[in-house]
Amino acid sequence: MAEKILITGFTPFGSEKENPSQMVVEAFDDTFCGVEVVKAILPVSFAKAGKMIVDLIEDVRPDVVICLGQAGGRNEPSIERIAVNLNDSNKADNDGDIPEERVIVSGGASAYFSSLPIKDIVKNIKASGLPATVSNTAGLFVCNHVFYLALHYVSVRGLATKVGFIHLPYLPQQVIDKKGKPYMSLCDMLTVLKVAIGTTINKFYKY
Ligand code: PCA
Repeated sequence: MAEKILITGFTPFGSEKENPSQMVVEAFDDTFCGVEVVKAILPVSFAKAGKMIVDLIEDVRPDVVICLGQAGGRNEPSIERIAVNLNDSNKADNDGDIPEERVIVSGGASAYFSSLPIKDIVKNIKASGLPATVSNTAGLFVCNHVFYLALHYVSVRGLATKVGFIHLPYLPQQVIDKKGKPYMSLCDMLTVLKVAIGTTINKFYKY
């Protein structure tokens, strides 16, 4: 039986005043299906966020880790399939860092796959009446960085922890001045996360 789930979001970055991932994590219940939910908000910082996610997994010892981030402009929640061992960006993180083809872990695997049941999650989100898709790239910015380091930590320690990443579209209030950009309500995003967690614990931790 699963005992603890770690969910993380990010602070706002770029010109945004909110980050849907932070809002979802903060609005989520502290227990879900009898499982304790530990929440953390990560800074949009290559230097700090990676260390934070590793420290959190080490301290909390969660059965499941689901990290969330904003992918403004995407049509629907994206259940990420893969984290790659590279930081590369043409925009700065919140510390002003703009990495150019920087390997995350020297000698580490080129990539790791999500250990969540990503296809089942998408199927179940759609069955709940909401859109979702599997995504084959989490980008090369701070989200991919955190996703890679979480999977790398679990892999090298040989932990059974299931790790995944979900990118979220903008919230309605973020697109008021962005004509035509897709968005999703906070309430629907909370359902997406509930389905993702429920699908994962049903698959790996049957009661
Ligand atoms: N999205 C960014 C970093 C933080 C966030 O919410 C990304 O996709 O990398």
